[in-house]
Amino acid sequence: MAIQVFNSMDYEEFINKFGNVIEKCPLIAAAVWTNHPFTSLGALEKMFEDFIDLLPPSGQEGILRCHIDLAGRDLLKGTLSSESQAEQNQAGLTDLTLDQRSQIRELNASYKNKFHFPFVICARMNNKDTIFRQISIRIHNSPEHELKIGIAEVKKICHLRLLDIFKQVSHNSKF
Ligand code: 2AL
Repeated sequence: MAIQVFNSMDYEEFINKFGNVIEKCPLIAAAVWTNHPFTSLGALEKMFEDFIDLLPPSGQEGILRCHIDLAGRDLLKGTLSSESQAEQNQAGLTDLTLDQRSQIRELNASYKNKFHFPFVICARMNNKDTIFRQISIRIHNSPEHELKIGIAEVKKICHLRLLDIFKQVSHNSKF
């Protein structure tokens, strides 16, 4: 079973596997390993969530700041993390017209100018229309509210990345 495979990992293997379930925050996987063995994938996911929830607001803002702008230059250059690249691709963000690209660039810049962290949304639970709509709406929120929403989106991204790892390991351990 996948959870047994995860529980048998030393911390280096664990960080290699789970280091990017929270984008560019391997420290969280390194901390979560301390709590192994995990009883289930849900229990493992809760460890990631609990770690994030216990951070002060500056730490949670730090997590958001580890995310790269959606549909930005790195997506076009292919220099995002492989997970992020695939997620933005799946949401259709590689297929924007020139007009849409400059629109999202301006929206991302205005958003960052107001909140001092980037707009974060779970791309795989959205598409380009809902992403454009959400950034246009969320930019009017208070910083406190936006921090809460951004962190909730990070947890959705984490959930889907954990499921991907679980499926991949379950598949491999059948052979
Ligand atoms: C991302 C990302 O990398 N994956 C995703 O779903 N959303 N980034 C972001 N700024 O929202």
